[in-house]
Amino acid sequence: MKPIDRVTETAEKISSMEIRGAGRIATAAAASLKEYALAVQAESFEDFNQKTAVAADLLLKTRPTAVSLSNAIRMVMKYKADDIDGARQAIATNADRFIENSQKAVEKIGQIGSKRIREGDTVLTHCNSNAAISVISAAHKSGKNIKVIATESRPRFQGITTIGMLDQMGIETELIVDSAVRSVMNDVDLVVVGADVITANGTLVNKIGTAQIALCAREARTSFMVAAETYKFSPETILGELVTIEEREATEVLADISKYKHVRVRNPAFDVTPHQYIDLICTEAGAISPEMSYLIIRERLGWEMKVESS
Ligand code: RUB
Repeated sequence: MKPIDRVTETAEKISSMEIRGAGRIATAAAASLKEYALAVQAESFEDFNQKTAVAADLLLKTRPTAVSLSNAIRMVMKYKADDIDGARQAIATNADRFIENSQKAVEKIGQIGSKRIREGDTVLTHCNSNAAISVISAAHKSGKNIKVIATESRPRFQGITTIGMLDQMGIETELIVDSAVRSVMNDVDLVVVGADVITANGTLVNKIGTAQIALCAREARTSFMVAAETYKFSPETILGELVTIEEREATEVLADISKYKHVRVRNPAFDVTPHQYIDLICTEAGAISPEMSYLIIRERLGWEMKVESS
């Protein structure tokens, strides 16, 4: 298989959601770029730079919402080198560093976030987020007796992956349909979800249904926490960019729509939760209020450099 075909293969796995979740797609993209950079044949340095840029673009286009992809690709592709070999090594080193930091971040988020879970708490989670599960798992490992309520997360049922992971850890879990969230919210002490994107003003973009859960939590006075690595924050939003919400195939919702004449299925994959509904964002750099998102973007993602160079 040609090196570019391997990148296409990874890109297809990300588009089809065989590889999914903002963190996992970012690390898969970083690993794919490393593999490509080490294997691709190039006639000149310019040719190498051009080819790697094409590969990066292939990966970038797979899931339009996840800023983790563009941040990962930017971090991996940020290199200074004089020749092809230097560039290959720099990309490989950057990718390794990104993947390692990403793993450490999830662990650290677990340690920090788990302090917000008390003995006997019931935690509600939505979709399947590594970062959110890290918080829950760290609380469980520290000996706290907790219970989890997990939503199905239609239409792709990522909640089934979540209950499988929690079951393996020996955590008592209840599965509910998405529309049962309000019915159970009075029994919930803390909602913990992951993030696809956090904007400069602390707005959260996450799996469709998250915004409704946040609203329910606010009404029931239940705390709402987001668990997110700092590369889930979007530097572009500082420049006024809007987050694109991915619309997926209608068939994910309704297998056969052909018998209806006047029906259209809408399938937005993510929604927007205003920062007012978020009590805490737990990152590897610490637990912050949504209002501090700008600082994360400036200090961890080097936004100021971006402005100087634009
Ligand atoms: C997954 C999703 C997750 C975030 C965070 O959506 O919305 O909550 O990506 O996950 P999809 P993680 O299944 O459409 O990719 O914490 O694992 O990065």
